[in-house]
Amino acid sequence: MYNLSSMLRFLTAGESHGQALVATLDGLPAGLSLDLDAIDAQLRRRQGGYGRGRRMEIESDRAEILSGVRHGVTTGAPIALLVRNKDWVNWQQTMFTEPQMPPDASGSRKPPVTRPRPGHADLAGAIKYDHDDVRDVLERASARETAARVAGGSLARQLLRRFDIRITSHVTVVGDVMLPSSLMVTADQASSLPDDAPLRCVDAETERRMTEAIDSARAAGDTLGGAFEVIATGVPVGLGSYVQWDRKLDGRLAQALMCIPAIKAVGIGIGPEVAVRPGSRVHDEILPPAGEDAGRFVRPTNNAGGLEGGVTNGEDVRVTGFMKPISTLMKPLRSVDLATLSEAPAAIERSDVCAVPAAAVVGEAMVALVLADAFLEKFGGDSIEEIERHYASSLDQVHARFAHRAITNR
Ligand code: EPS
Repeated sequence: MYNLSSMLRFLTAGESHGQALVATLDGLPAGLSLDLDAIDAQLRRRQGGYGRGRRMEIESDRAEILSGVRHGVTTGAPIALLVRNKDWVNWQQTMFTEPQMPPDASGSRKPPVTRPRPGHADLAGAIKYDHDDVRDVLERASARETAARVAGGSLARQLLRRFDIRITSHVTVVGDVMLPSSLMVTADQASSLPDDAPLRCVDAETERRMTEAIDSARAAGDTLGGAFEVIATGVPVGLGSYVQWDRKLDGRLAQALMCIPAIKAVGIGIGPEVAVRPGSRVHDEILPPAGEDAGRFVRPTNNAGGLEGGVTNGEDVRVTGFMKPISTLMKPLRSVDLATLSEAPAAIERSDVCAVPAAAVVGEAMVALVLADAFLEKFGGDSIEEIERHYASSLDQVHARFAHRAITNR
């Protein structure tokens, strides 16, 4: 079971061409007013980006809330969300759940898929679950499932927003085209990117070269990966803990990004750069508080990406996900037909050439779920009002502690 520690529990179900995707989120407090349109806005963002396939022209994802909410306000009960697959009408004969298909089932019955795609879950999944038709694997392994994550993550981000924690993202790499220095990009720059920007890259010239790289890959029957950075602002000091391995928030964020399909590496702050720089150019110096808030120390740099010792330090949380190229190639790699064991080109399923901007939106959702979980761990309560009291008194305590010293130092 995928538990986000102990406060929030999140699960999804559904196949790419089944009736619908489902998500349940258990553990949100009572009394949170939800903006239901905001869930659909996030789903729309996930569908966008230059390089997506034809499926995104069919779908216009919308979330229906089935439980846990009354008149737009959470009750504290588990929330169930449904995202219907419009494409279902074309797949009923292939994907029907009951043994007897109704005579009016639509779509055609597709032949079994027997030539696994290198890089996809196809081969390992078919062996593990003893399936002859690889469709039984690929339907669930498809990145379509991430629509359910974005719907659930949208609820988590609405909780965080109530406490002025905001999450955004931008694309830093597509193929071999990369933004020179992603850490120079501010959260404001990233969040002011229009949702319909082709690749949601902050530099127009880099973005243009990225779209060209996608065009070349498409023309060659190939695919491209890349990287995106998620930035969370307004995160208080003290989420996560260094005292136990499974409470370290950097580890929890890494898992949350790594479990997005095709993500092969995760970086926090400057990420893999830490291995090659000396300590003097990695660690962020600590300077005395400068403004009104006596508990807010000045950090001239944020190479650590807002996390030291697995604990948030009050700076922006910055996490990068590195994505491999999509594994369906229109010019397929060599594979084996599992029915005959003879060499054969891998199967071709409708797919995307590049889905890095979509993965960035999924990354935001996963980061929102982890941060909301860690936030509830520290400040949690059964209702929003109770959490607000806990949060305010914790901030007061930190302020009072340092305000006292600031006065005695003068
Ligand atoms: C996706 C839906 C899928 C793919 C893509 C992501 O739809 P279909 O298979 O009907 O084209 O477009 O999934 C993959 C590339 C993959 O390898 O799983 C979506 O909703 O994001």
